[in-house]
Amino acid sequence: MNKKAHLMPQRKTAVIGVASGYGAGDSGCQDGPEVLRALEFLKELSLTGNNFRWDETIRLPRSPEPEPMTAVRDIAQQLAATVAYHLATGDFPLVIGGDHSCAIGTWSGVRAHLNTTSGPDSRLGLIWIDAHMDSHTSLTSPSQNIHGMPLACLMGHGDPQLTEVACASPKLRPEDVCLIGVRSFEWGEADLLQTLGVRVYFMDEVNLRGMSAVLNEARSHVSQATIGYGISIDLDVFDPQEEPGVGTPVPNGLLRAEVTDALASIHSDPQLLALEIVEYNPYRDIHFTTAQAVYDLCRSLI
Ligand SMILES: [Mn+2]
Repeated sequence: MNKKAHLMPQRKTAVIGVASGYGAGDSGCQDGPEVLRALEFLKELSLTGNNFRWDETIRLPRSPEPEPMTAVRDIAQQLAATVAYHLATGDFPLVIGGDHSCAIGTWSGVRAHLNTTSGPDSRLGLIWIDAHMDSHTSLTSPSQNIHGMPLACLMGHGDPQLTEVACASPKLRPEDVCLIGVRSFEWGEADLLQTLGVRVYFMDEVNLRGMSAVLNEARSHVSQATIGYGISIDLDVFDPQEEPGVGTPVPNGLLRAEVTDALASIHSDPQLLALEIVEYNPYRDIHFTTAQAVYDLCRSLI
């Protein structure tokens, strides 16, 4: 669909696993990247002509058990440096979580790279595909789990240990962010997003208009005034009847086929700067169904 994409030299995809469940109530997502890696499903993608390389899995020593805030911050710092490094060498970063708190590191790393190459006034877009808003601060969150806070942190709201990772806060302007597929949230985070003027495509709107129409609109929204954009996919956006292997299942979600079809329209988009797929919980997965979803998502985009 994009003629320019064919003229671009093919970027290598650097797969960065993040073995972190420190931001979640259930730490099962911690083992997600290693299970996906062991399945060797990305090897098949290399054989299709894509240049995939599993780079490294970021992890902390398991003992002593670190405190969540410290652990999430340390992981985010390491991840941001790794993402920025890969962008600087011309690779396309594919981050595989881990719980969604890793988004703090991923997008802070992209932001840090843009600061170097395009200056601090350059703008970064982000499409956040998730059943949840992940826009709590410690003042509004009932659970205090940090995986419910990363989007607020990236827009400058939250503990300075998390908002200041890699470079100055904020990393994203609210007008450069869209959420898609939201159907479970608390008033405190909804209030923040509304106050900031962030565009949220709730599940009702996606059902009404279709995923392709919504994604195309979101893509224009986040790329209009920006230098490029990223996509962060929380696997819990999918319907748990189809994809059981996620950290926090929420009924009435998207179907895999409608998402992969929609993403295929932006396959190899040169403005797509990085991709993140999170919250794979191998302990809840059945016959590696949801692992297959991760593969299909990668395949439709890269
Ligand atoms: Mn999430």
